[in-house]
Amino acid sequence: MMISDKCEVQDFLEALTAGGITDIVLSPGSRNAPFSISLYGHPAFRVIPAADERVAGFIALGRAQQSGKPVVLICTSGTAILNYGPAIAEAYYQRIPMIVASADRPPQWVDQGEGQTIRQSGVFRNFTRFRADLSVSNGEESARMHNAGLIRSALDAATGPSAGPVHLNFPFEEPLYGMKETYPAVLAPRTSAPETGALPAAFLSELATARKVLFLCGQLPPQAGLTAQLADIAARTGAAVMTESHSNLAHPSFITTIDRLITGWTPEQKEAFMPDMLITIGSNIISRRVKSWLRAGRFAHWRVDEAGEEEDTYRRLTGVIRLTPGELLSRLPAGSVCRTDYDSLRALNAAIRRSAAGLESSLPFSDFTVTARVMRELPEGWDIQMGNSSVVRYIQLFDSRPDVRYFGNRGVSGIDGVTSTAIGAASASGRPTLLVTGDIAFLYDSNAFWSELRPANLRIVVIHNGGGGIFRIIDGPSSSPALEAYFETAHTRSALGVAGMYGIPARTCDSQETLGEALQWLWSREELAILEIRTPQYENDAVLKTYFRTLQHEPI
Ligand SMILES: Cc1ncc(C[n+]2csc(CCOP(=O)(O)OP(=O)(O)O)c2C)c(N)n1
Repeated sequence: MMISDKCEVQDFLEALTAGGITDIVLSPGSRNAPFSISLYGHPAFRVIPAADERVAGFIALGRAQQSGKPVVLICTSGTAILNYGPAIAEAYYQRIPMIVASADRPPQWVDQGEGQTIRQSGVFRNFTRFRADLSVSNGEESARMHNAGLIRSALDAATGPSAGPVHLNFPFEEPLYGMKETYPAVLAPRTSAPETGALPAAFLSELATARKVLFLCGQLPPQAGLTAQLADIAARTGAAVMTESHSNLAHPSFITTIDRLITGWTPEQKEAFMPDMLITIGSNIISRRVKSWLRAGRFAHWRVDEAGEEEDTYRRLTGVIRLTPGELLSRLPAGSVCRTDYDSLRALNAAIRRSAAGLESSLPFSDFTVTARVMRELPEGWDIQMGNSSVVRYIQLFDSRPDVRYFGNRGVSGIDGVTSTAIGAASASGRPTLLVTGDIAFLYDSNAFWSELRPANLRIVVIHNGGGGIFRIIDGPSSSPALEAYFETAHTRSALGVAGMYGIPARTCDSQETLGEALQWLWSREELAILEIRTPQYENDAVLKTYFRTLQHEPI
């Protein structure tokens, strides 16, 4: 088969094939031509072209989120690579594997007045698990072996317990378009065994004596069996389990609506419910309130993290257990776990759930009621991609649905690639998927539709509240005279304009009465479609405040 005469391209592509990596998102340019000409018609890869590298980065992120396998990003030299930045940072903090292969000029031409040339070397050093500059080997064997070793190290670093993005910078000399028959492989194949850890004795003895054990779960990919394991531990021990929507752990005995439960707690309740042992699983907790509550407490905090990273969110880290959550739960010896007492917390949660259900239907049309209805009427078994900003916070106010898989860019919570991620994810999973996003995030990432991907299984709800509605519901900005101009960036543009540009079916709706029919329209489409729901910009925050205030005053 014919391939670029730059042997690093072949060595890279062969390493990908050996690692079972097939997905490549490629952006156009000439310095990366050795990749483009090698990949065109290559039977081993699914290549998605995307002109906008920021979009490419998030499409790759969405696809890797769904497949669990690294997705490759290939771009030309210059500013192209900088546009991967947001997706790379997000992938780093969510531990999503990605492999960036950037083309570059040879190092002697950097900073020498060459066009489209910047200092690419290690440009993502803060957000990559591995980074290296290959050298120009011109096929010389020792240089080629060194390059192949760097490629192998990069692929190793992208996967495993500390999965994440890696960056390989490929300097290419001209001419760039030469092709030749494939070379013999340079490195022999290799396999390695994964490491695992054991349960620390201190953890077991604390567990045996603790009175209130709280499992707090952050962002986790959906994993079969973990919900049942946790529910079983909770039932046997009385431990409380708090989860978030993106934990993908929904069970009637879990507290899946942390903010709804703890907003408005008195100092006595905060004290009474404080755990003496906190076990955390997953990262990127959405609820600010739970973080500030726990930061005021004193307890042993054990974090369960296969990669062993010492993330000390509550400033109390006792230790890290280097196991997957499933391994930890299956190794807990039944006899050594004491009966802990969180019955009153569970009872309070159940009471608040009942009063919230009555209250929801009495509130006026707003971001809150729209989210309630979308989450209630979302058909069985869909995936949901949660936009950042207030969207993800509103979704957290409703009990997590066990039939729904929840995803979101919560690694660093950027609004810049929400739609591209959803497109990438839906195109990779093939599952019916709903993206719920805000109007600003939607407009920000409108280039998302500018690739060949148009997943027919994706529907989009844009909650259009006239700008960044989040800034009306958080304390500082909402009392500033700059609220509308500098925080909310209020506007009158419509998602329908973007839909029209790309020929995507779209509708708008602005009342409780028309919402039901509009949602039916959305679910029943058989192609990518957008529903823009216009909510009252100046009333949303008041509705949310009424909700919380009324909940607190309900007799429970
Ligand atoms: C790349 C990026 N820039 C800025 C922000 C800060 N930010 C957070 S939310 C938000 C407004 C989002 O508005 P919208 O998408 O309409 O959602 P809403 O607030 O109405 O829920 C901004 C600008 C961010 N998270 N990411």
